[in-house]
Amino acid sequence: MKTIRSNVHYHNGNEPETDMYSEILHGLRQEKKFISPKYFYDKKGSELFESITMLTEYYPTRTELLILNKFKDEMAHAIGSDTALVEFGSGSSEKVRTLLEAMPELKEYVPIDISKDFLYQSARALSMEYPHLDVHAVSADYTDKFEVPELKSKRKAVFFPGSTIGNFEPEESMKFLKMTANFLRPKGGLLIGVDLKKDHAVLNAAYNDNKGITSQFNINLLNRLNRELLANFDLEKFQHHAFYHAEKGRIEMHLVSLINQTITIGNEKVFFTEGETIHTENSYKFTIQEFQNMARQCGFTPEKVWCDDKNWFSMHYLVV
Ligand code: AVI
Repeated sequence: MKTIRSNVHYHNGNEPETDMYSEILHGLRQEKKFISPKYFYDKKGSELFESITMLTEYYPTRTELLILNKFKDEMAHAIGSDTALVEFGSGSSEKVRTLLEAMPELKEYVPIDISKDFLYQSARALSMEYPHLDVHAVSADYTDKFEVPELKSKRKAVFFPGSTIGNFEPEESMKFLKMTANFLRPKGGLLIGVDLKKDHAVLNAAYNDNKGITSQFNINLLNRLNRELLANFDLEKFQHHAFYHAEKGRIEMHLVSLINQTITIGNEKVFFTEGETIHTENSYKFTIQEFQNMARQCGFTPEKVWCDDKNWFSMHYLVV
């Protein structure tokens, strides 16, 4: 019988330990109510986000792909050979395919994602398309301490597209960058997508699309709480509200209560006055200088930055 040698390997990087119920209640008990944006991404939320990325108004995904396609050879050159490519929050591993085209000699790819089933399925598909590549799928929360298997390549490069860093608070971004710099030492690099500051009208439109998909994405969070935490939010009694806060340099997303109302979540009650909001997401926008300065403070040296013609989005290569 022929022995089958698989080029996909599965690893547990860490066990994400969050108690959703107490975390959500803690946020809703604050004077300014908030819920972490990580809770957007149940199955429906992930599908809605996928639809957002295809909207005319939502330029980041499309623009980043344009940059990746245009400069993939330069990026591959910057990353260099004998480097293992590690992707944080790899999802369906779609964007990395562009990069892989330009790196035919790459030996190891390490997708890391919190959503285990989806990760394993995507890793299997990718390993079949790239039989020469060893794919080490690691299920882990990459913002926390995690383990990766021993790799054969001389150094590591992290790929972190999508401007996901924009959804972190400034102190979280710093912590994340410092952890990533440590992970990459010695001699690694970080290829990261960062959304840029621009005309406020463009930013506002990107989070207030005509079809109302971003609104559905925001409201779906309440649906998730109803289902998973036995809450009783009336989805008609909350409204999506997103705007660019120029001083803070971020898009803020909120859910506005349209009336005075008391919501039950499990055994607990939470009161909302009319007009009160749940702050559900921040999406920070940077100038190239601002981002590079932050990266420098965290131990990186900016090496190269690529942008689209309008300077709407940037991809940075930073080394340790
Ligand atoms: C995932 N993240 C980078 C998106 C963003 O633009 O901040 C999430 C999103 N929220 C509303 N639309 C898209």
